Amino acid sequence: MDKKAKVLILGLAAAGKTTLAKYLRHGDFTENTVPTIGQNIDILEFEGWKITTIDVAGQQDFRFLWDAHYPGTSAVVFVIDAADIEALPEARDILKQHVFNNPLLEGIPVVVMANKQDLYGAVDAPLLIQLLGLHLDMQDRTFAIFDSSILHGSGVIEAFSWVVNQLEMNK
Ligand SMILES: Nc1nc2c(ncn2[C@@H]2O[C@H](COP(=O)(O)OP(=O)(O)OP(=O)(O)O)[C@@H](O)[C@H]2O)c(=O)[nH]1
Ligand SMILES: [Mg+2]
Repeated sequence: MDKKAKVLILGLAAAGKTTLAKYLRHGDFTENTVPTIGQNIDILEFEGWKITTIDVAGQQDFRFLWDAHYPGTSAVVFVIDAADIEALPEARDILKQHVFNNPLLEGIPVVVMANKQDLYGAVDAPLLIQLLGLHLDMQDRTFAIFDSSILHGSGVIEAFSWVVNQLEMNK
């Protein structure tokens, strides 16, 4: 198989990154109770692609470790806990600083997952774009945003298929 790619899964702590990585690997939701320390690296086959997923640790003290993974990245999945309204400003800052304004990720497709839509008060994708002020960043690059509930298995394959479509177009 010569179609290979590296997909970075970024986002704040407890957004659902490891839950996503596990869902992609096993095809269903498994409760993850342990915050990631360092990163989890997995290889999965998806629509004819061999994809290495890097699921990083979102806690602030570990974010310096993200730097090592930017070179050679094919696409970024940025997971947001859309029900954690108080954390949205920090999610916005991290998304801008580490992704949109990151020269090492210039031109790389970015998908945002507005996750935990099953929780009361979760903001949906259009509102999230407004609250995070993403309009301008979105225009500048290949970007998509999906509502998701990994718990319910909704929006996950849609978001990842979008990523793989971008890989197909860029190969
Ligand atoms: N209700 C709900 N809970 C979710 C969803 N996705 C993940 N979670 C829960 O959110 C919590 C944190 O998930 P993790 O996947 O460990 O979060 P993470 O982004 O990997 O966090 P760090 O490793 O600390 O960066 C866990 O209790 C998950 O079960 C979802 O779609 N809905
Ligand atoms: Mg994790």
